[in-house]
Amino acid sequence: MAEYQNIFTQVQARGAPEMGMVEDVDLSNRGKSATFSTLAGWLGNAQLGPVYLGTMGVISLASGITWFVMVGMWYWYQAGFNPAVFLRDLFWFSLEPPAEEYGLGFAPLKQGGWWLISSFFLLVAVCSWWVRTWLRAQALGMGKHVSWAFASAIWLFLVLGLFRPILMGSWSHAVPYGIFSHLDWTNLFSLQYGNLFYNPFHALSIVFLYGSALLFAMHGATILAVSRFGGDRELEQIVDRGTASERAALFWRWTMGFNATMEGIHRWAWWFAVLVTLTGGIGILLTGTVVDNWYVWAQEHGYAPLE
Ligand code: 07D
Ligand code: 07D
Repeated sequence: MAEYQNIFTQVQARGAPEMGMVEDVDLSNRGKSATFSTLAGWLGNAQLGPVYLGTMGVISLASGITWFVMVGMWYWYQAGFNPAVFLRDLFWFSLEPPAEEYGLGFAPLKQGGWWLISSFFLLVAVCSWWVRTWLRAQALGMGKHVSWAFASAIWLFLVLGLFRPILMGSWSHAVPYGIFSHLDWTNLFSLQYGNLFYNPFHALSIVFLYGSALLFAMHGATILAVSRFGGDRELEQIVDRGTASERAALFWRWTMGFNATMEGIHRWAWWFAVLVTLTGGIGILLTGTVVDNWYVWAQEHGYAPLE
């Protein structure tokens, strides 16, 4: 007998396109049609669209594209307007923030001015996308859980590029826009402040990052494993616990003595993910402002040996 396997199998049920609710919605902001894609169906829902754009969507996309094109034009300039060089060195170009001496003031365009202007657009893009997640959730009568989780990522983003540079008194402390340059920045940050591994908030952030991956794997695997009993109808099983959740719970109680619940596992997931960037942002904000050298700090606080 062929056994029901579902790691790769995706059921693609198709009917008339689902156009979404119409109550209290400004329909002029929403696309009028939807299409179907088998490829999309392998990854998720086969239906594509309609998309709701709205004011915030337009602002966010326009300013996001402005940031992206500004960075790209700078790379184009760095490539000497040579398409071959542009493609060859794409990952190594970088739009850098102004040097230390410009402090929090403006800088000539080619010495960080473009970085400042483009950063403004990136800020508007990210913040207006956040407002969009709030407004769309509100329109659907949903909780604001996605918005608050995204706010945690934005917290780290703002610490890296706005709050910490302001506390340090110079934009030069912000992150450059480049594929490898932002990695070099990350490496240098750790070296400059005495090894980030001795920053306990970096450690906490790693705990939640690794923990998120582990929880996600455990949860995804568990639900797939009991979907043959209807376990993928997760939320229904919260209010009407069925054999799927009984088996899933027993599996974890048998293997590790404790089990999350059908509802609680999503709370675990939310907190673990949110705490990655929440603790991370605290760790970065303290660096250079309160603590200059994490290794020395660790030695003083019994977190590293005294040599
Ligand atoms: C899979 C969701 C989709 C999002 C993607 C990212 C851009 C930027 C544009 C250069 C998981 C789209 C990227 C639009 C390109 C221009 C003009 C999310 C998924 C696919 N990083 N980082 C990457 C950003 C920081 C670090 C990749 C952004 C900190 C390390 C990508 C930010 C530090 C490594 C990227 C940001 C840091 C990366 C893949 C902002 C410490 C990698 C990201 C705004 C936290 C990895 C070459 C990914 C890599 C990587 C984007 C901040 C460290 C380019 C937008 C300053 C160690 N980072 N990053 O999949 O391969 O995320 O780099 O804060 O190894 Mg980074
Ligand atoms: C960046 C949140 C902001 C992103 C937003 C998204 C767009 C694109 C476009 C979709 C990622 C905006 C998106 C604009 C939209 C499209 C198409 C989240 C971001 C709002 N570290 N480290 C972390 C590890 C070392 C360093 C966190 C491991 C070294 C610095 C994480 C190791 C040195 C910073 C983590 C390791 C170093 C970090 C990031 C191992 C370098 C940070 C979490 C095994 C040599 C950041 C407190 C995250 C932080 C950070 C992991 C090593 C430096 C847990 C596993 C010692 C400077 N490191 N790290 O979610 O918070 O980022 O630190 O060695 O700033 Mg680290």
